[in-house]
Amino acid sequence: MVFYLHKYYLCLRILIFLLYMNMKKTFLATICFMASMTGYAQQIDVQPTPQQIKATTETIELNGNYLLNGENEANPYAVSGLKTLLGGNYAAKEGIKVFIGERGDKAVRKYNKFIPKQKEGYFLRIQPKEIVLAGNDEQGTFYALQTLEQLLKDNQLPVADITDYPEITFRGVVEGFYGAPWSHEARLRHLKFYGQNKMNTYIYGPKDDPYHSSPNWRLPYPEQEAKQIKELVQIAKENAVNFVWAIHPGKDIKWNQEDRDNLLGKFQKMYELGVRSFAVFFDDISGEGTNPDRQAELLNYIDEQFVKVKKDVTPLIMCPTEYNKSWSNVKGGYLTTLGTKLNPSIHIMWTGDRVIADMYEGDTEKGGMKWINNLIQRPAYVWWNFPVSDYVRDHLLMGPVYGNDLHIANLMSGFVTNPMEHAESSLIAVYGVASYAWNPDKYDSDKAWKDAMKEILPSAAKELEIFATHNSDLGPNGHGYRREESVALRPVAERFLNEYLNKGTYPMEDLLALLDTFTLMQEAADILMTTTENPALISEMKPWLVQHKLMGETGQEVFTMLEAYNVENQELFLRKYKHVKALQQQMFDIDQTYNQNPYQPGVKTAGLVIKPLIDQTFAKVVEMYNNKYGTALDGKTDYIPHTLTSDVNQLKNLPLRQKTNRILVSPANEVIKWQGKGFISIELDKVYPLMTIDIDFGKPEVAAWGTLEISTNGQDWQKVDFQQNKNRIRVNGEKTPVKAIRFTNTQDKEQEIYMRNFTITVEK
Ligand code: LOG
Repeated sequence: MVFYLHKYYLCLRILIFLLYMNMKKTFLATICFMASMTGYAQQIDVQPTPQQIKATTETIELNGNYLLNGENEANPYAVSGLKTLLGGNYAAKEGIKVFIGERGDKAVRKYNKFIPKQKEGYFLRIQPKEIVLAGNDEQGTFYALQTLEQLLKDNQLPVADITDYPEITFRGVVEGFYGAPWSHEARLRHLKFYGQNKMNTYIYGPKDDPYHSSPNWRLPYPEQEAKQIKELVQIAKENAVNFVWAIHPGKDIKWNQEDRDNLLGKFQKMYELGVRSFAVFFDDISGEGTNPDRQAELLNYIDEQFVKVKKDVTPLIMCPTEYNKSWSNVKGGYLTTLGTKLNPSIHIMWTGDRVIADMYEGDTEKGGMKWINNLIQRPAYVWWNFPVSDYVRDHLLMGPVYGNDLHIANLMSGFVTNPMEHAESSLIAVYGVASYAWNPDKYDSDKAWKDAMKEILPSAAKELEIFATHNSDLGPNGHGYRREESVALRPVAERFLNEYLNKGTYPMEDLLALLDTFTLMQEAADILMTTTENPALISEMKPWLVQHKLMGETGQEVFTMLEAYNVENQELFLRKYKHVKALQQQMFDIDQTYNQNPYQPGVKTAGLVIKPLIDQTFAKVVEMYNNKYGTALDGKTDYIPHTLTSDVNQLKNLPLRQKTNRILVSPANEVIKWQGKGFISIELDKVYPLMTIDIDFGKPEVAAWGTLEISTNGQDWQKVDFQQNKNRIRVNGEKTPVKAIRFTNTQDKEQEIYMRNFTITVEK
């Protein structure tokens, strides 16, 4: 009888829940309806937002008959794009007159005064009897066409005058991450996308292309790759994108004539493939290659012997070794040397105050754009390290683009985003950056984010948004860069947890809102997994979708446990408990099976708000149950009980990971500056028999400056001798009891190392 009563009670609650959802829906529907009423007159929705729109509510309908003027003089790619867009007959005397061309061309001469003087600017006029696409230059005409294309819906165009130009000169993408370089198809897709979104720059510089970096930067590309680059250059051109080819020679460059010739020889080869824009990257190197005088000499040499000689090559771009403020030693004079010595036409890239950072105005004393511009004596060319995920490879970064100051366009010469190795998923951020860099004053982060998803996956944009909402933070990482996540849910989750953890009670309304979220997560993942619209996107997201679905399900089950507990339905509680355990095991398996790269293997989702909420709620309800019924159910979820401490800045925030009986320091990509006497120490949660310690600092003869020690209590240390084979160190622990392991630079001199591997294997 009691059981039935409880069942009845649950049904009642579900009924309330459904009613509540319905109420919410009606309420939302009313709001949406009102919003659409006010939005109706505002038909013009162009991304990036144009500088000036004068529009009426009138529209014109295309009838397939046009009289085209200017096609012989105008940007040929714009002309052919226009013809494809409009279709129909172009010599119809009775048709709509279409004028296309650049400032000074006969066809658009009478509109000269309307054409903005800014580079890449354009004037677009749509009238019942005439359409004008007038660029300030060829690039501008192409952009007029992009705007026209966005405005054309159901064969209708709004009557309008649009005057438009970009705020930032160079806008685009630097394929500059570690990890698998993009495929040829992905690059083709990207170049087209840049053109549509008015980005003019693609810098080719994937760290793991051996012909971009060491060892093969001196060698020409093999035939197949060369052919593909040639095609990329051509497609870039058709989409008004500058293809910039970057070289990364600093790891082993010799400062002699032979390597100068090698470098120019390689550039010449690339020139023959059609490349007309070049960059030289000196990031993430150590040793001889970092010398600023030599770097400046080389760049000036290329500038004078190659760029200026060729005439059709655009100004050089260089990425310095000290490419962010936290790694800059101003007194050492590196940046000042570049600033004074590099020819003024050469652009200098900059990632901000840190490797991963957002840009702000700042001042010459403390940091920001003004600080760096003052040192390098020119506006920096911003290399924005978002959404790059090569240091948090178990995460997908699908959140909105925000954080960069909206009023600093005049302080930079360019703004390029470094994306993820997941090319298609990166388009959300690319879209946001395109929008930001064109017209930062009018940039609307949330709108650009949502529009991007409509663009990339129209048939399931809503579901993609749900997924992206919970896949945007990076989790703890060595660079300390974080993003907001699950924004709308956060206050509810916090309120709920606060009450539940302290008092064991909660408002029904919050519980229902959370349950709704978990259901949506599961639904969205299901729908996305079976969407056929953008297979490249779905396949990149797949492991995260599976994980996301499991997380949503877990949330639903955990929160059902709370209700079962409340109504004292033990049977239901235990059933759900068992299921939650199974779901947790499945999530663990996914994490250990997919995306097994050697850096940050695994698949993490919804880590900022939702996972902690579910984990803590689960632990609490299990604890309450145990107390009430005298059981010993396990409410623990995965977490790392070990700790890393270090006084080396670049090491102290590196996360620890655990894989069965191995505890490892998450590797880093960049050069680590390890000051004299600096240490790194890993303390385990208890004493274990030590099997092995494996270390790879990317350098030979580490014993000359470093000492390895172990401890059974974290206080008394004992030195461990080790042998080194090339860069690899392996210590056999012979099951010695160990609680902590420490590595110290015992000398006074700073060492430059790579954190490639630091793994402790214990017996469990
Ligand atoms: C590299 C870059 C990498 C990024 C994020 C620059 C200039 N260089 O720490 O290749 O993708 O950070 O890990 C970098 O940012 N080094």
